[in-house]
Order: sequence, then structure tokens, then C-alpha cells
Amino acid sequence: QFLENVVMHEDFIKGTFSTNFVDNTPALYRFKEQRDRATKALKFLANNIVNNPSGVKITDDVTLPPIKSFPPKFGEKIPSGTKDILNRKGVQGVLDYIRQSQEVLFTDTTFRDAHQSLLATRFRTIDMLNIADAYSHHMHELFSLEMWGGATFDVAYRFLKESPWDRLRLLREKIPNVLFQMLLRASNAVGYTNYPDNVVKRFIKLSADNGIDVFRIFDCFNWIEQLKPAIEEVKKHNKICEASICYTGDISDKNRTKYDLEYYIKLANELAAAGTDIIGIKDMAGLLKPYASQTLVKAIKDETGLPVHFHTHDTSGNGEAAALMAIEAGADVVDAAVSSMSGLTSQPNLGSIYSAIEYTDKASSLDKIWTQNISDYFDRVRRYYFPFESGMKSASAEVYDHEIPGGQYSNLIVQVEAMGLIDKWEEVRRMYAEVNDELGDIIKVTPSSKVVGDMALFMVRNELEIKDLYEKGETLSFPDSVVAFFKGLLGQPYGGFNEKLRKIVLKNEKAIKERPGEKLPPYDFNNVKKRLEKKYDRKLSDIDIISYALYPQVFEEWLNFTDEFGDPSIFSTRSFFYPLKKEEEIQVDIEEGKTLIIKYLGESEPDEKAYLKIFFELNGQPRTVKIKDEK
Ligand code: 3PY
Ligand code: ZN
Repeated sequence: QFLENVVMHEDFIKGTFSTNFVDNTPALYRFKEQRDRATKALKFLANNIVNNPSGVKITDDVTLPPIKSFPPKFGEKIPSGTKDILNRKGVQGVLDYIRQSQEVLFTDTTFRDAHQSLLATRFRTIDMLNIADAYSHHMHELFSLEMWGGATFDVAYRFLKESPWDRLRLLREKIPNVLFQMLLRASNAVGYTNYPDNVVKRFIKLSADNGIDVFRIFDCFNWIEQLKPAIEEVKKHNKICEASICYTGDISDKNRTKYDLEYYIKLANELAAAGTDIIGIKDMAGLLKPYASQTLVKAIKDETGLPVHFHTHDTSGNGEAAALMAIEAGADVVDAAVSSMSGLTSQPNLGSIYSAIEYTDKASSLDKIWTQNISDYFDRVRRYYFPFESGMKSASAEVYDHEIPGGQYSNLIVQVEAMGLIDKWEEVRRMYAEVNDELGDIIKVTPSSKVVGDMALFMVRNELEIKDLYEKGETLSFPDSVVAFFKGLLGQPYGGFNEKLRKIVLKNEKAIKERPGEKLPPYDFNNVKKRLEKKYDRKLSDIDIISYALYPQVFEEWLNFTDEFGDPSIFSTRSFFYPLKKEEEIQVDIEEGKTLIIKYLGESEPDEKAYLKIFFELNGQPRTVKIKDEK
């Protein structure tokens, strides 16, 4: 290895080295770094074998198919797409393109909402990168790829132990031609709490600098004051602003008057006045029924004259019909997921919508064969994530009663399972609806949906009914998110609070009426940077600091984890989640051209301090790793 480093070195090749070459060229010793990386990789695998932190196993009845790849043909050029329009002609150029397109345009949500809604957001970057060439070469007619935001940011650090920023950068390298879209929870950014305005603004700036082009922004109470700072910031960076209406209730039910058509039209006008480029209709639970979808899209288009981007979930099975009605009513862009990642709590099916409109004047110019090839790829990859499936086998109109957002459904069921309450899953769904009524029929989307979910779990776990809240509420200690909601820390819900319940939950704590971000002191980035750099004895980037500002504990855990176990994004999903089996051999690329061949041979008995020796073969050489049994 040392010799290899010497002969490959630039000075050696050019012949410009002196007798001190070896002493003065630390890069020659880089094999130490590689050796460290190899040791960390073995430690990661050993920890999986002994402690299995993901808690998932491959049982004997599961067979995981080989993954197919679709590399571009040698020398094949990447065709231009919507990102090139943004680069060349700016936001106005993209808006003109939308207006001039006779066909309906599509956003593919497979990289974000689809797996958030089907697989508890556990989809790893490597599985996106392996199909990225197919997108840039064959799906360049897409309007955008939704690939960031929502829960992906937190889950990447927390569970996948990978940097969401790397995902953005690496996908951008492979897909330079299609707009990248993210979901931004306005003043909650990509978190569950309100952040100071300067945190949200810096997060938007860094997201824009690192590759996000379209920001779908929403507030969980559709409160325009919460949306304005984010809208302004997106526009400042010359990115596409898609402020959104979160849809709830049922505009076709004349008895449900709280969120009627007038409510949404007024909101759309407010979004337009705040300067949004596009209006997003964000139907996060899939409650917008087909005819209502037609009415709403038409009304908003007529009223504002802005392009409309339509988003729904197929939980009821009516999602595709709703999307078609939206197209009929003039929706400019529609969200869909590739077939094998669509349906149920995910988005409607891109292939099916494509076929439904194939011979109409709205027909899409996407390549039908490639939408299928990509779906075939995901069909195989999805099987590696089987422990995160929600178990939902068919669409269910029950969503119109419980109103659980698609992105929450698959996470909630994992939570219910972890609490040992899976037998009460039906009860949790029923309670979710009852809690919502009691909170005053609020809009349920992150983070307000978490309030309702936490409260429903709390009620079921403690065997409480609604009346108990009033009878013995004084003695109950409510979930933090519920207290924060009643304190006004998520903002002001439309129609106000249930004041009677508020008194019970808050006890003597005070509530606020203002926009929470206004009250919070600005975040001191410089100070935090100094403190963290000292603590970790290394330089940290702006990206590190903003990630810490959003998720301090999760970010620190991730830093410590990668110090100990290296960067686990190098592993295939098979070896990342599931402990290796004895005699199993894997190949891991630690960098371009450097592959580790690792074979797991066996382990010792634990010693008196619960440490085990795990025996591997690394590139043919025996290696032993000591790891503590933490179970
Ligand atoms: C999120 O905020 O993560 C959502 O998907 C909301 O629908
Ligand atoms: Zn969604």
C-alpha cells in the first residue's frame, strides 16, 4: 500500500521529488486512514451482529432479490430538463414553461413522500443513487423530483446515520437536469418545533445553495403569518416558491362548515398576495375527494391565476381519481410516485395516471418504458425494507373518518408496535379522530398531526376516554407536544383552541398569542460553532451548525456514531440493516477503486465485561473486533 501511494503520487510521477519526499509527504501514509476506515466498517458490522440497533431481522422465509442497475450507455449525454430552464432563464422562465405546457407536468415523489408514507422514511441514499442515472437520462421531462424535506432530514441522521446534505449533493451530481423539490414546514423547517427566524432563514439559504430549487412551504394551521418569512427568504434566493394550502375536512359536505371552499379561496388569495410563484394544494391525508378536487383546483386557478401544483395521498383509493379531476380542472403539475412505490398511504401511481391521460390533449411526454423500468427497480429495492411496511394491504375509505396523514400513518404504526399496543391499532385510529374533534377539528399535518397522534397514544395507553380528560385531567401529565400546542408554540389554530381543555392541560402555565418565531431570541451561530468545534476538536461547516441548530441531540449522536463506526452509507441496505450471517461475504466500496471484501467467520463467548470478539476475514487477512453486548 505504501509503495502504491509513492508511485501514484503526483511528484513521483513528474519526477519533482527530493530526498525528503517521504518525510515531507504525509499523504503517502494515507493507508492509515484507510485502515481506520476498514476497522470502523468492521466495528459497524460487528455491532450489528451483537446489538442489532435497527432491531430488524431477515427470517428464513424472506428472499431478497438482486438489484438491477440501469447505467447510461457509454458517452450518452444527459438531456436538458427543467433545471436547465431555471439555470438559464430564472424563476420566470420556469413559470413561463409551466404556462406554455399543454401537457400536465409531474413531480415524482418516490425519493421523499412515497417512502416516508410507505416505509417510515427509512429509504437510504445508496438506493436512490443506484437509479439516479436513469432519472437524469430518461425522466428529464419531469417537472421536479421531490427528494428532501419532511421527515427525511431527521430520519437520515437519526436512523440511517447518514448526512441528508450528502444525499442532496450526490443526487445533484448525478441528476443535474431536473428541478429538486423539498417540503418545508415553514417556521418548523424540517423539525417539529418552531425555530427562531434566523434559523429558518439560514436553513433555506443553505438548502438553496446546496441544490434545492422548489420549496413547497406549508404551515400546519395554514397561518399566513407563519408562512411569510419563509416565502420571503425563498424568493430572496431566486428559487421557486410553492406556498401551500393544507387541505382538511370535506368541501363537498355542506354540514362541515369550518373548512369550506371560501376558506380555501381566501387562503389562496393570501398566498398569492404574499408572493408565491405557485400554489400548492397539499392534501396530506388524501381527504380531497375527486369532485371536490375538481371544484377546488378550478376555484383557485380562477381566483389567483397562478399555476397549481396538486398533491394527494391514495389512502382511500380515490387518490388517482382526485388527481385526474385536478388535471381536468387545469392543475399544472401533479405529484405521483412510480408504480411500485405508489398507492395506499403514498401518492397515486405515475404509470396509471400516464395511461389514463395517454391519448388526451394533456398527455405526458414522459417515457412510458422508463417509468416502468424505474418502477421495476424500486419493486426489488422495496423488499429490502420489508420490516418498515405498514402492513396495510388495501385502500380504505376509513381515512375520511380518522384523517391520519399518509406520512404519519406508517410511522404511527411503528410507534404503536414499539409500545406493544398493536392489538389496539384500530382503537388508536378511532381515538385519533376523537382527539381531533376535541381539539377543535384542527388541520393535521406535521407537527400538529404529531400532537393528535401523541394524544391518541396517550389516551389508549392509559385507557382513557374523552370524558376522563375533563373529570381527571388535573392529575394527568400530558405529552409534551400537547402542552406545546396549547401554549401556542405551534402557532394559532384556525378557529382557536378548546379553552376548557386548554386550562386543564396547561394548569398554571402561560400561553402565547404571537407568532412563536418572533418571540424566540435569534440563534447565536458563532457561539455555537466555537463551542462545538472546541468540544469535538475539529472544524465544523455551516451545514453542521444548522443541522445542530435544528436537531442538537440527534446531530451530536450522529457525529459520535460516525467517529466510532465511520460512514455507514457505504454499506448496501442488506448489510446496513441486517446482521451478517455466518460465512457471509460482502464487498464494500470505501471509495472509488477501493473495495473491502469482508467475510464474517464467527465470535467468541462474551468475557466478564460482556465484550465479545467477532472474527472476520478482511481482504483475505484475519481481523478481530471487540464489541460490547449492550443488550
Ligand atoms: C411532512 O411534513 O413530513 C409531511 O409529509 C407533511 O405532509
Ligand atoms: Zn404528502
